[in-house]
Amino acid sequence: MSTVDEVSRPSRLAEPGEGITAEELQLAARNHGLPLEALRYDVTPVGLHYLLTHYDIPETDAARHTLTIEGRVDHPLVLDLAELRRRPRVTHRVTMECAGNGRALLEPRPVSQPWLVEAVGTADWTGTPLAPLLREAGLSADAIEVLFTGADHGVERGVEQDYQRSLPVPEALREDVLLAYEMNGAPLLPQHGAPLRLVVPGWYGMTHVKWLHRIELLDREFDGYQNAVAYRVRQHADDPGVPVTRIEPRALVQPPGFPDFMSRTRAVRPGTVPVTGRAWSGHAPLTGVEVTVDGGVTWEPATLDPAVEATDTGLTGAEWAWRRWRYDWAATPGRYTLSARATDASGRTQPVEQPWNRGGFANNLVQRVEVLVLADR
Ligand SMILES: Nc1nc2c(c(=O)[nH]1)N[C@H]1C(S)=C(S)[C@@H](COP(=O)(O)O)O[C@H]1N2
Ligand SMILES: [Mo]
Repeated sequence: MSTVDEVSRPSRLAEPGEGITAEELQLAARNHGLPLEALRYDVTPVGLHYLLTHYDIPETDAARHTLTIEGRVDHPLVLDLAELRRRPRVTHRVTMECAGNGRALLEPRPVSQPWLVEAVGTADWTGTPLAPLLREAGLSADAIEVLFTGADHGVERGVEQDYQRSLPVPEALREDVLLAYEMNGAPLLPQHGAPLRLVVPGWYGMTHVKWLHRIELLDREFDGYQNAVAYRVRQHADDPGVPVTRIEPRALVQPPGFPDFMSRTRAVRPGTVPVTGRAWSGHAPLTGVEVTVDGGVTWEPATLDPAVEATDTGLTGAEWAWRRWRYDWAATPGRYTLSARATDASGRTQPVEQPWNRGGFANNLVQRVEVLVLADR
């Protein structure tokens, strides 16, 4: 008998020296990253924001789309987009990063979406807060988790499924968790979850369920694929592991100068080179960013811009948006490796040795940018 197992791949690690496969390339061509020069924008233009879709972008119709809230609630609700748009409207600036960012740099490489460091973007998400809707539905005393279901369907490691992720009730009740219908002031595009998605500031991307149409309150821990099997930090295939949740601190360098077409090695002229980039953490406010131009032998503090003040920008919140940093580099001819490293108020920082795990999740190894300082001025 034919079953989905026939076409579904098991999880595996690349063999030593095995290059990126055609299947990884197929994923990479669908799910693009942030071109690193786009680190220049406070808010990432929508088309430059990274993209990650496990299955197909589903067909949805904003005029007929509904959101159902059911399960362990006193009054199940069914709301259409017009009703959601009439509710209180808020806008949060949020840096979103895929939990698999950095995966393709790991040794051995978990075979999956082969991100280098570019699976990140910052958007202004507009929608209505989730918490008041949950309170209106009336949570039963035994409700412990909230399950979010997207309209997309596929198979992963032999398990046929709708894309589903759960959150513990206290996280779902945070005031900044949104049901978003706009991104950067325009209705959501199909690839970013039109017409409705969940936004959970500070958490890795897999939590922000796109094409959201059902919310179910559970009296147990959700044991579905995306929570119980995928998105766990494990050391080996049989390790139960721990769930992937909030974003680890990371700084990225906006590569200076101009690139070589194939190697993307940078060339800059000697003199003072302003090096800039962005840094963020989903755990706690940043406390600093350091830069090295000698491959990690010496680190110097960068100047970190203040956090975005929501009140100055007409936003409702910006606590989980990235911040710009700057460093003036006195560049003399030669070859250099530039890196930046972020530290947050929880004491977390970025490792210079890979934090390896079986799925390649939450890997915030420092980025390395190869730069050639030219001899001429
Ligand atoms: N329904 C649904 N939601 C989803 C996904 C998905 O495949 N289906 N991918 C998740 C993952 S892994 C990430 S990193 C983010 C990416 O959001 P973006 O494509 O809008 O950048 O969406 C999340 N939400
Ligand atoms: Mo992701």
